[in-house]
Amino acid sequence: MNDQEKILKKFMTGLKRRNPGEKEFHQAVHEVAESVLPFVEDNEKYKKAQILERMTEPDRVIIFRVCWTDKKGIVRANRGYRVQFNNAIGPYKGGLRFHPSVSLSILKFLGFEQTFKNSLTTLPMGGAKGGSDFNPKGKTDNEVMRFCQSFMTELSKYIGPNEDVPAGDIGVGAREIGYLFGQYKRLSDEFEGVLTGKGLSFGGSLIRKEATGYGCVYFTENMLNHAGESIEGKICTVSGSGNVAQYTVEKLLHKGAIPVSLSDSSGTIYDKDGITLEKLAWVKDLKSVRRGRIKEYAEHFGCEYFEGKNPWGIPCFAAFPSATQNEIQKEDAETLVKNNLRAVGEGANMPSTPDAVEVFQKSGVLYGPSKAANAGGVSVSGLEMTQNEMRLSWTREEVDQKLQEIMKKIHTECVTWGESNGKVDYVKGANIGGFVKVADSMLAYGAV
Ligand code: NDP
Ligand code: 2IT
Repeated sequence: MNDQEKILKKFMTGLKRRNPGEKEFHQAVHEVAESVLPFVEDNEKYKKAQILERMTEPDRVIIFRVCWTDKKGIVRANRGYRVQFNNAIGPYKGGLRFHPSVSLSILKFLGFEQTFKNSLTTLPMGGAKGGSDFNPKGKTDNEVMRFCQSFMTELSKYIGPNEDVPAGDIGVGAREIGYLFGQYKRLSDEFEGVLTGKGLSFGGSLIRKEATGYGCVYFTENMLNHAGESIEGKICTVSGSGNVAQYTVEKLLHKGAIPVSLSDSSGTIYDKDGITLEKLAWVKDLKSVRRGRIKEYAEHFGCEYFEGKNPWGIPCFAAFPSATQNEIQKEDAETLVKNNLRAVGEGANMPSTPDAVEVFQKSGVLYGPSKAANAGGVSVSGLEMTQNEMRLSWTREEVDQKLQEIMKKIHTECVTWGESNGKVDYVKGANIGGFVKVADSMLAYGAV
């Protein structure tokens, strides 16, 4: 074991002792510490002030009971969370996830990642994440509304437009944000930009719903252009079929690429002829209005469906994991590389396991890690906050232009910190790039 490895091991041993059993949180911190610790070792000021140790401890964690009544009149109890990770560079900012798998470990990993991601956007936003183990699947609109109202009744005590501004994530889309905002407004009697991803009639921003998927394709295109290549005419696979997946497919089509897959937790559709804008419109209705399963696409359009499988067995030039954490395992990465994969744009948060990332990086694949590649969503959330404060709205073109500029700046930041011998290590670039601004602010504040 060399000195670097010893330092990393010691750091991780302490972190695991303080946060027992939180395996997703350990994974996210390990990935950051691997590239940031050597940088800290070379920069006495960060080392002396124990900045990384402090950045891995959330500012606070709020956990609460959420009671609501289901359609049969039975009282149900779920658990609600808000992890306010770090507000060194701006108000806490990050999504809410409603999914039965939600745990403290998952929300801590997401809040930690969010701190770095938000720093990379160049906008003044700190990092947070929240949510609940509530499962919106199969619930009626009224059940979802009652849950959201109960959840917000407690959450409203801890958030505010200059304090903490939540948004959507898995299981929290336009419908849930509407109910949550309505309840906050009712409780506070204030109309203020306390959530982002709002409807366009009540303070939402154009391009917010498109932003994560669009931004991920812009970032991937930046990586390819930097290497003298392009995405036009190339076969692409996409996982998931929710917000991020849908708008990734849409932007790929604008760019002349050929998206061939979508998935959900039941299976994957493989449309060899390519998903078109017309087919995508059908998917949007299926997922956001009828709330059906992706299998129906295969039945409707007559293409292949792989029950219980992910899309990574399908040969492609670029892969866009857009469902959830750890959805690309080592074997999946090996299959993708064997099939001549060139680039990965991570729409989901931490979708590749550490050994899958190693496979990508060793084989020279252009690998865009989530905190850089999917930062478009929170970037336009930041722009929504700006528009709310100014009390005016920018056009689609204005917001999209700003989104493209931000994704370009994030790419440049990754190259600045990650390039050596003509190759860019985007993991190192994103981690150090995201770290510096937060670390310098924390240094300025002294021991707080
Ligand atoms: P949605 O709820 O709109 O869609 C989630 C999609 O992922 C669904 O197709 C869902 O399938 C699938 N999925 C969820 N969990 C699993 C699982 N355990 N196994 C297999 N498939 C799963 O969420 P989003 O599109 O908003 O989020 C997708 C990813 O993108 C998440 O990792 C999120 O953190 C990340 N992200 C989202 C941003 C945003 O602005 N919304 C911004 C940045 C990142 P099913 O319906 O069967 O559950
Ligand atoms: O993971 C993410 O960046 C999001 N879910 C979006 C957060 C936000 O505040 O827009």
